[in-house]
Amino acid sequence: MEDTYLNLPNFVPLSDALWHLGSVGLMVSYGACFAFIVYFLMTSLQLAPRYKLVAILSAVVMASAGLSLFREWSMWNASYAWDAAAMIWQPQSDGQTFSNIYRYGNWTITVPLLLTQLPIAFGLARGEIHKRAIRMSIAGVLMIWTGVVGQFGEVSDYGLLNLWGFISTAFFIWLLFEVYMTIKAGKLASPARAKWPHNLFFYMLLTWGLYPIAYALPQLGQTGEVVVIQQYLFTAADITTKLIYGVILSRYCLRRSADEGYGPAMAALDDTGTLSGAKANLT
Ligand code: RET
Repeated sequence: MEDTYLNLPNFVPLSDALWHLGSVGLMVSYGACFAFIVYFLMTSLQLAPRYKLVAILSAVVMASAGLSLFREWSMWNASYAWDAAAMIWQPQSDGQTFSNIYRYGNWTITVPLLLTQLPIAFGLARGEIHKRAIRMSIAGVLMIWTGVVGQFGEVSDYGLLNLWGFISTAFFIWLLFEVYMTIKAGKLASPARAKWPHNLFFYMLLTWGLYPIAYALPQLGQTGEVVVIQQYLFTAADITTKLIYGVILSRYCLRRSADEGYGPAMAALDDTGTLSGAKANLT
């Protein structure tokens, strides 16, 4: 046995439709991540120097997540075999097994990066960026690794799953507090654009909140539907917390760059076709 075993997909046979849905969902996630590396690298060219890192970090997140999701997709394909007699996909108990744990490994890299993007995008002072990024990253990593312990219980030990899920949630609440404080500082630093950070907090609450739901889902029953819905919740969370979040932040930075008189950003936002960019949209 090559991989961790105690994840639900290794115990539940899947119909042909469910197996393919699972495989497609994972493929779409890594495909989108790899494609958006190009988007973020090109976008960075339009941002003022102090915001460029925001788009570059998004490209790094996309590469890291893409690799890890490619691994999940490969495992999914190798972990099941088609049983022609029963017309069903059977989990392979003696070969490759499926595991969600590589996701947690990946978040250990991506969560600190995603959180560090915030104070940079808000244009906070360097010392503030360091202090806030470190505090948010510590809370984030503790949240993830307590979750790693708990996810081993998703098949046969709901006590373990819920105990560590609870401890992880305490770190999540601390993390949300730190994010809230960073967003508050961001609003103060740029009152003309305060609406973006304000809305971003609720967006993060909603999209980061999908992960604990996916974590807890196996308790609803050991069925093929639960297996596949869990993967789709992870996919929805992956696309919204990394890719769409990156697009939102880089569009915000583009507007700030234009507000601050950076030519390429003013030209990118210029809708008069004259490249004057003089009326960078301040709404
Ligand atoms: C866990 C364990 C159960 C309790 C909670 C969790 C929260 C996980 C979150 C993960 C966010 C990941 C991101 C990854 C981006 O690449 C660990 C599932 C609260 C919020 C944003």
